[in-house]
Amino acid sequence: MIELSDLPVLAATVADDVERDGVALVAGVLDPAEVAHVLERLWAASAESERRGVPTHAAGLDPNASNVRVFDLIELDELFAELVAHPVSDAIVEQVLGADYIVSNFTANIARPGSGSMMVHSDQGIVMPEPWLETQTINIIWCLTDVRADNGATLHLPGSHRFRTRADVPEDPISQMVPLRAAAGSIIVMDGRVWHTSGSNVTEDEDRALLFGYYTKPFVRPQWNFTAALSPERAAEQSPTMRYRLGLDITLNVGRAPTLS
Ligand SMILES: O=C(O)CCC(=O)C(=O)O
Repeated sequence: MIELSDLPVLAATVADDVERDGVALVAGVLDPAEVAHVLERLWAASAESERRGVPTHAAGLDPNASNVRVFDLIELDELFAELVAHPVSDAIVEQVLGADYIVSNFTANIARPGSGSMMVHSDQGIVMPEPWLETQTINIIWCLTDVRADNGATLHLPGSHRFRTRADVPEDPISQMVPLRAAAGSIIVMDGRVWHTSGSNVTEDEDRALLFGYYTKPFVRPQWNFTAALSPERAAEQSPTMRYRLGLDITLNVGRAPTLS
C-alpha cells in the first residue's frame, strides 16, 4: 500500500528512472480486491460501449478481434474518472510533465488469447511532429492482470526515448523489443517517446488487461475530445482541476491553469 506521504519520493525516483530508461514500474498501487473490482467494471464498460454502438474491436489498430478496446472510459464509468486522477499517477505525471499537464486519452486494451501485435509506434510521435527533443507526453499503464511475454505484455524498444526522429527507428524494431512484465495492481510508467507495440497473447485462456492513461503538456492537442464525449452529468462531477485537464471549460490554452497553484 502506497501512502500519500510516500508520493514525493516515489514520484522523484520514478521520474529519474523514466529519464534514464524510458520506463519505470511501480508495484502494488492497487490491491488484489481493487484490481478485481476495476477489471469487473472494465468488462461492464466494454459491454456498455457496445450497447451504445461504439465497437470494442478497432480493425485499424489490431490484427484481429482478440484485442478488446474500450475507448470512452471516463464517460462509461465514474470509476475510471477517479483512476485517471489517481494520486499515484498524478504525483508521477506532475513530476515528469509539471502540474499544468492535461489528459489526452484514457483507454483499455484487453489482449485475449490469439491477439497479435499492432503497429510499432511512439505515442508522442502520434500527437507531435519530430524532432522529439523532450518528454512532452507520458503513459501510465494500469495492469489489471499479471503481464508476461506469453500473455501479450507491451513490447518496448529500450533506449528509444532518446530517438529524435523516425529515421532513428531500426529496420526491424520488434526483434529488439523487450516485454514490460508486471504483476496485477502495478503501474508501468512509459515516456511517450518510447517506441512500442502490444505483444501477442499465445496463452490458451489468459487475458492481459491494461488501461492506458495518456497525459501531455498543455499545448499538445488531446487525442480525445472530452467536451464532446462527456455527458453533462459526468462533466459536472469533475473537480476544477480535472475540468481543466479534460478541457471542459471555455479557455483551453491561454497560460497556466487557473486551478493550479
Ligand atoms: O496494448 C498494448 O500493449 C499497447 C497498446 C498501444 O500501444 C496503443 O494502443 O497505442
